[in-house]
Amino acid sequence: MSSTQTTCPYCGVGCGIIAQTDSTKSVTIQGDKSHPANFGKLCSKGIALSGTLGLEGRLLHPEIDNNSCDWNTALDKVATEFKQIIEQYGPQAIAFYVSGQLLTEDYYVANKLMKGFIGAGNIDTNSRLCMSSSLSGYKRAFGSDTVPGNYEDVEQSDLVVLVGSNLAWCHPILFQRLMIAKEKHPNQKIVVIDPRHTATCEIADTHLAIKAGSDIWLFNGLLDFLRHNDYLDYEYLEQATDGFAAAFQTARESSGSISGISQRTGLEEEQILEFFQLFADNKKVVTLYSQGVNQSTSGTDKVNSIINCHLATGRLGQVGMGPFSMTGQPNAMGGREVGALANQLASHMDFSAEHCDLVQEFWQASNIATSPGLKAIDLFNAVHAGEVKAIWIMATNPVVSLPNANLVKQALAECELVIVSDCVRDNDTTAHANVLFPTLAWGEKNGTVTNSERRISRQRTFLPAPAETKADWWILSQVAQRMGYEKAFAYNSSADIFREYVALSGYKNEGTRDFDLSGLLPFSDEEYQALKPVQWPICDSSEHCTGLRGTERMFADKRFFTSSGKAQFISITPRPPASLPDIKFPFVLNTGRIRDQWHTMTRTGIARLLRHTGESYVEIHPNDAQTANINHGSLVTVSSRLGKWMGRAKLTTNQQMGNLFIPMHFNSQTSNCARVDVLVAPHTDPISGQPEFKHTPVKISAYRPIWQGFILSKQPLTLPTKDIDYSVKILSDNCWRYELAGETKPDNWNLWLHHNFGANLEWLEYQDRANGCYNYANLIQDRLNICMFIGKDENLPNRHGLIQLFTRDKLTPAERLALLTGHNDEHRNNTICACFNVGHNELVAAIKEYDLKTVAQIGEKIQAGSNCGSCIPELKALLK
Ligand SMILES: Nc1nc2c(c(=O)[nH]1)N[C@H]1C(S)=C(S)[C@@H](COP(=O)(O)OP(=O)(O)OC[C@H]3O[C@@H](n4cnc5c(=O)[nH]c(N)nc54)[C@H](O)[C@@H]3O)O[C@H]1N2
Ligand SMILES: Nc1nc2c(c(=O)[nH]1)N[C@H]1C(S)=C(S)[C@@H](COP(=O)(O)OP(=O)(O)OC[C@H]3O[C@@H](n4cnc5c(=O)[nH]c(N)nc54)[C@H](O)[C@@H]3O)O[C@H]1N2
Ligand code: SF4
Ligand SMILES: [Mo]
Repeated sequence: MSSTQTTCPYCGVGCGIIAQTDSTKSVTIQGDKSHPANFGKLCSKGIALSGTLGLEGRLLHPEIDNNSCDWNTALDKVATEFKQIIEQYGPQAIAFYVSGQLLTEDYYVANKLMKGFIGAGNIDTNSRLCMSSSLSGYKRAFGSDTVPGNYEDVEQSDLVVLVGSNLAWCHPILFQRLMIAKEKHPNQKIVVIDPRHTATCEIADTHLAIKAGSDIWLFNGLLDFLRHNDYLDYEYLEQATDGFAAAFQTARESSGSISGISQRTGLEEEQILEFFQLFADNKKVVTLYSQGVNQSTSGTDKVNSIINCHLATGRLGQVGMGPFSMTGQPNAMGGREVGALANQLASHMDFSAEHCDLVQEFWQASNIATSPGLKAIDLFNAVHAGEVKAIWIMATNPVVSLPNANLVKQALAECELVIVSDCVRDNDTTAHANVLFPTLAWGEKNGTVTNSERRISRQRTFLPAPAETKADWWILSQVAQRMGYEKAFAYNSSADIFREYVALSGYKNEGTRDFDLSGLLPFSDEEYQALKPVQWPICDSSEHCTGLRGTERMFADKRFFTSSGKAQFISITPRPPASLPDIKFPFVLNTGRIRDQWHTMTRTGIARLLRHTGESYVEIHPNDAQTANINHGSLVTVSSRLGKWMGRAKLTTNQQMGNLFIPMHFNSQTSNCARVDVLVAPHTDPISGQPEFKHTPVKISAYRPIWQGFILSKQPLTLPTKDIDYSVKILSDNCWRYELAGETKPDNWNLWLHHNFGANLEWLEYQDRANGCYNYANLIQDRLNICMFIGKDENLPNRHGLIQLFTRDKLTPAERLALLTGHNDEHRNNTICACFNVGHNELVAAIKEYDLKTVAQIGEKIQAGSNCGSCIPELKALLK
């Protein structure tokens, strides 16, 4: 048995993991008790990692135009064509689109190649969609992209304000730390500001169901309240800040009276005043925010409206306080640090003449870029317009995750040279690649990532590289060398790259730049291998830094990286979102995440993680649903000016009237209509360039096909497209599930079955033609092989009970009957606890039967919630 300390490849909490591999190569995943982010805990996604390590679906060989080829051919092709394109059209005709899921070492090399040697700024990252408003907000306020505090501050505060963050589902381990802190310290207050009622609200004292897009009116109002009621920290204002008078003035003028704020935000006056008072009364306040703040055309302003309130009251730089942006991806922070956004140069340096000279000198760069490149949305527009001739996409799936996704798809389809580096063979983006580079996946990779609290941790290799897969940095270095930059890219290991990167961070720094790791130097390969989790800056020159132990908290000394050394208030005039609902598109579409899925599902589309939610849905308020004649569980169409989406309706009062919510994860690999970003408009924040993913005007209507049905099959099936207008494929325990519907239907289901799934199979069948009901099943040696249920609407048998039948060696007569009548164990339904596969009905029954009162009691009785704890908010809601 060998044991490796590594880091989770999913969210920005950055949990430490121990991976144990035995002689049969089977891997056990556990939380690392010594890691300061999680102290041994893992959420449902982290715990399920061992189920994602198989080679099924992996891209294992380089390919050109869908044919396998050797590495030399693929690398030479890219290097040669890059050189030709540069010669013919200039360096601006090449672009890289990279990702917060690369390691810092990969990211560093990509950025160096583009900005130092190809000589353009055209490298942007999916962090543009994720973090860029936070980054711009920090830079405006502090002069640097610095997250001031850490996770302990969240625990030690007296008030946590969660703005646009569904922490329970998106950062579950930090959520659990907060939950435990609150249990120990019952006076701690938690306020959630989110238009939706989310699982996060289960631990909140107050949920402010704000009108989408109106946060700035609230925070400007708070600033004005703090000033008028004498809660300002005048000493702090004088010593540590500039620009407060103007900011106060603008806040006053724009937010107006409490009744005005109430109108803008949709909150009750009393609620607003209570929140303001709570903020005023607690010195230790952490305001933690995420995509409800960032993904907005006012994202940067939202961030600064929050920071303004912290500056006004000196709530910064000390234990238990500060504005705190939660990062999404495991290495979104690393990308900001290396400078792989189009508007940064490198290592927290900009395109100033001084920084360009410095970086050029350090890299000995032959062609340093001197101006910013195109940000993600503009970059893909330039691909679409044919201005960018070659794009290299690494570790991201833009055909699913960028707004106006159909335009992105078309842009890639028409682009001369599309290169994709990925670890999976088939996703919506690899489908458009001319060249495919197979990369290492988690478990095989080796390098560093930075989490939300500036903590650098190691991801370490514990599995061998399969087939011809290679590290991203290796592929990049090979292309660079073949373009003629041998010397600058002669890396032999990730340690080599990290050493250079650390040296750049300290190069001519002398305390002028926040990002400095030079205290780590010199270090050997062994020391790199053994690097313990540490928070930057790590240096001797910075006053904040405690030497090699790193820096827990920034700005305690009230010195900032602005020209005056003071933090800047920003005067903010609130604006509505770019596009508002109207008669044609009367609903506001909000999008985001669900508990057990990660982004475009390439790594979490496994049965265990699809139990909780396998089919896409739209949340709608029951009153809106009634008006539109939509039932719970029925199929609906949602359209915007740009595209059309289909899925199931989920009626819930968690949603405000007039608002809809659709998860972002579903893609064309598993569904013919569930990519939500075909709807989302590409409006961006003018400063950060971040798109407004949470506010697109749409309309919704019931979808009434003439038939609906589902198939469960032991083997994956190839379905015909004729007669099928809605189709979703879901990997389930022991079988594949297909949810289907059509506007036309085959003349004869019996013939259709035989034609599509095997003429030789013997079918048990039950038909009720009057009710449009057809049930079929095929058994092979008493074991269920395939079954199909067709009806005229969504009232179909319980899938979960039928899925269980695939585990039986021999079906009982009752089970055979169930196959035909569709009546089965209603106990099995939507899974709440993914670890122990416990469903909603089972939980409700147990709570009633045993009179369970606490989550702990549920755990003792039926295990649910007693492993990773990700379902605890849902259990709490059920208990209520
Ligand atoms: N399970 C899971 N966890 C993840 C991820 C994942 O894919 N799956 N992805 C990771 C990544 S990359 C990221 S970026 C993070 C994102 O983490 P979060 O930002 O927490 O997640 P989201 O669901 O995108 O959005 C958060 C909330 O913003 C709310 N919101 C929408 N509009 C507004 C508004 O105008 N004002 C306010 N105050 N709130 C609003 C939404 O209703 C939503 O509940 O999650 C990370 N963690
Ligand atoms: N509607 C809507 N859209 C959104 C959002 C939203 O809230 N709403 N959120 C946005 C945000 S915040 C984000 S972060 C994006 C995320 O969106 P994407 O970045 O597109 O999502 P992923 O599915 O994580 O894509 C990662 C890809 O990289 C591959 N991969 C994994 N590890 C490696 C590696 O080491 N090397 C290489 N080369 N490839 C690897 C995976 O197989 C996968 O194909 O989505 C954005 N899109
Ligand atoms: S909270 Fe979950 S997904 Fe995020 S790093 Fe920790 S284990 Fe991974
Ligand atoms: Mo993200």
